[in-house]
Amino acid sequence: QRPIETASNRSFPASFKFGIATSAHQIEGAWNEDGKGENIWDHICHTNPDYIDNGDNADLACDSYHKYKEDVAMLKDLGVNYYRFSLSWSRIIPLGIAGSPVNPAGIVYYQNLLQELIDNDIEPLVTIYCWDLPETVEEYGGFPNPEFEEHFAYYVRVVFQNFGHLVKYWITFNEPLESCYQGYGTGTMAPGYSHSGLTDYKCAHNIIKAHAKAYHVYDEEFRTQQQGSVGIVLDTSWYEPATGGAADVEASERALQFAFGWYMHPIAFGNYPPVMVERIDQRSEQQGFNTSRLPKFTEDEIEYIKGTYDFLAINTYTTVYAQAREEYDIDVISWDSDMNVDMFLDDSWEETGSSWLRVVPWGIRKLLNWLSKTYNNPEIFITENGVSDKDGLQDDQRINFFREYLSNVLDAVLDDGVNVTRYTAWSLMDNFEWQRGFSEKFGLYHVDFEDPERSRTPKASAEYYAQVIATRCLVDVCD
Ligand code: GBH
Repeated sequence: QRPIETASNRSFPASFKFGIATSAHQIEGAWNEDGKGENIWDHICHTNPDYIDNGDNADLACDSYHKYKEDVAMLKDLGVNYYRFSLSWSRIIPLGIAGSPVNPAGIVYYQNLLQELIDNDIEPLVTIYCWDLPETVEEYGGFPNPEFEEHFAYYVRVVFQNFGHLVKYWITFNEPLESCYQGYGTGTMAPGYSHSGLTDYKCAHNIIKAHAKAYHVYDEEFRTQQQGSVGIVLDTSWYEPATGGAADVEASERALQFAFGWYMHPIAFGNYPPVMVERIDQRSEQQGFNTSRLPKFTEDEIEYIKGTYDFLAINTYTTVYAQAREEYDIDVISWDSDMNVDMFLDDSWEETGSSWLRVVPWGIRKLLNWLSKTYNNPEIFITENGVSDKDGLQDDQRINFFREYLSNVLDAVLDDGVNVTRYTAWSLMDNFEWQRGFSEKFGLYHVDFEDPERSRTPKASAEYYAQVIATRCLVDVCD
């Protein structure tokens, strides 16, 4: 059942940029080549293969470590203005920890990739960290250890020093909500701990501080010379109130604050959203803690964190209903119980290759309006948006998804005055989809994972996206 096709026939403004994204661990392979250190996903795949569907791992992935020139040729064929990719921390600093040796081969790899992009007029938008924490940093206590900030500051200095002359747009972290909530709260991502309401809060606290530190390091030591911009990528679904009733409208706002505001509110305004502080402080007390489970920022930290973003960057895929939860469970310690919102999908929403992802094009327009209103009309980059299937080159569902979502982005820009300036499709090619292994495909290019060469083939959606970029128009002819 496809949604009614309502795509706009208006054109994207000339200044609007189109890009496409990947991340290091999902595509590079070469997991232990040329001095690369082990990361938490290498570690979990090798020590606990059952953790991943079909026992897949990313040892070879798309082999982009060897095939980056082919990747850039694909980007060129698409005609994208920019490429969003991530750096592998343990390829650059094998142990990851502050003061430990830098791997020259890792520096050379990314310098080559950057140069290849620039030679092809493709702007790099670089994510410094996307989920592949060096295993040693994890063994030092990972994100929940306050020392984390020092390891990250050491890493970002190496990054700015070696690549800063080639990069104008930096992203410190990709989706810390998932690193913290899934990595330490539910255990559904590496490193696989499940102490929600405790270590996930500590994780977020230290990531926010490390992000602010990276921003200030850039400001104080590199910005004058390198003239770039720095931000963080946060993810959220749109939480549609289950009914028009006040309690559900409030539940929707609360879910947005617990998912997105948890990170963005400190970065925009200095501290956690009031609704999180009030609820978690109160519940912690009721549960017999003599201090809140939500860590506190000092006054100095608040000043230091506030305003550490040059653009607001969002990954978003889908919509979820939010409903006020009837009972208030005081016995459970978790982010979910602190938030107290029930979430569910609508059976009528089109299904995809991922159980969590339904095609709900209007949700992105509502989310963009909420972001613009909540954070005082910032410049917004959509840094990921896309859809999965199980396989196939004639991916009409993906074409339909891009057409309808982009149409809603266009309405947000032209009719609602939301300042979105970039749209990034996820993903350039099928890749290692974390716990789902290679079973869910998000690529505009198909990758043959049976072929040792990992041959790539454009899908129908690649042709469609190239046409959108070339014409700035979603349908055959625009006004
Ligand atoms: C993105 O996150 C990632 O940045 C990207 O690396 C990944 O390839 C892409 O998603 C596609 O999955 O399985 O029910 O626990 C998007 C936000 C939030 C989507 C967590 C998956 C897991 C839901 N993600 N969600 S569930």
